[in-house]
Amino acid sequence: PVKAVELAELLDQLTSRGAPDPYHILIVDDDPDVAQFYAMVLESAGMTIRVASEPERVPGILEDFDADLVLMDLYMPKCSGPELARVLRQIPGYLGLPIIYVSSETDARRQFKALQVGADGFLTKPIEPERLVTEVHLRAERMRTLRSLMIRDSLTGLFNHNTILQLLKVAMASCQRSGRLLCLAMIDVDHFKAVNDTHGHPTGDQVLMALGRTLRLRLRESDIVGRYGGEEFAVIMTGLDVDQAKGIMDALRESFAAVTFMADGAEFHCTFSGGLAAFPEYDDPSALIEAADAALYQAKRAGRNRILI
Ligand code: GH3
Ligand code: MG
Ligand code: MG
Ligand code: MG
Repeated sequence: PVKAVELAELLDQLTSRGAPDPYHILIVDDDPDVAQFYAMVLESAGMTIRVASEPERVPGILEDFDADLVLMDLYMPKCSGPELARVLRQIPGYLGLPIIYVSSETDARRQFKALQVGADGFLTKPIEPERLVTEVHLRAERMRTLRSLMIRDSLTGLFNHNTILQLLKVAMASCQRSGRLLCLAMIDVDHFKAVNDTHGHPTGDQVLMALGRTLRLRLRESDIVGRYGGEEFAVIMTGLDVDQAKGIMDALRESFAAVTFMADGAEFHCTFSGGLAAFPEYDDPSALIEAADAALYQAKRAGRNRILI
């Protein structure tokens, strides 16, 4: 599901530019006094808190509160902590969400059973405020690190396939609201199989990294670049028409073609082809991708090393 977030906001989150986003902690406890106490402690440590006193409302709350961690009571009247944890673990997006129980339960067997459903830790009451802050901070920090690894492609450092698709959806929705234009370029390295076959896979990887660098360095800050697949990359450009986008992509194509690679003591060069399509002419993400892909295919057929619309 795509949330109605602003593109700039999402990009800030994904690239950790702008002010660091405070950790978002969801506290689930049927006792409002207990929940308020934890909330106060964590808020004074700079975290953003949401309290849920009814566990059955947690899945709904998590849809718009992007939690880094859930702090959960063990015994609640309508639904126990472990029951809720089990439900959350069945939702794909919350598989990695840290769930920590806070309870006065000291029986090791009961604690173990509660953890077995897929929770991450158990804090036994009474818990010192400093300890609560430390435990929550460390786990939320680790969650953020894992998330940042999950959004990027490890070879090029660009956004990965899933992230670029999510960004395209959000960018198109945002342009729909603001009336801005949007262009998508799909680019694909020419005869890349021959690079691998001639110079080896590691050299092929060097070419992909160099292309990633060229794209990142030469594009505007507002342009979004991702590795769509093997040697295929996607560029989302907003606020310009398709002819302007073609100008940018042609300049990129020329600067990449000018990069000299070295392998086995010999120099070689690489090129890429690109296909462009524009929103609102294509007003749905898959139609836009399909149109850009079709233009890319034409660019290949027409002899490669060119950008077609
Ligand atoms: P065309 O000009 O028509 O695009 O030809 P091509 O050889 O580039 O296209 P093809 O689809 O035949 O080959 C793509 C190759 O890219 C095959 C695959 O092994 C290679 N490849 C995909 N991902 C990677 C990667 O991460 N590293 C390296 N070195 N090669 C990769
Ligand atoms: Mg309780
Ligand atoms: Mg390809
Ligand atoms: Mg190719």
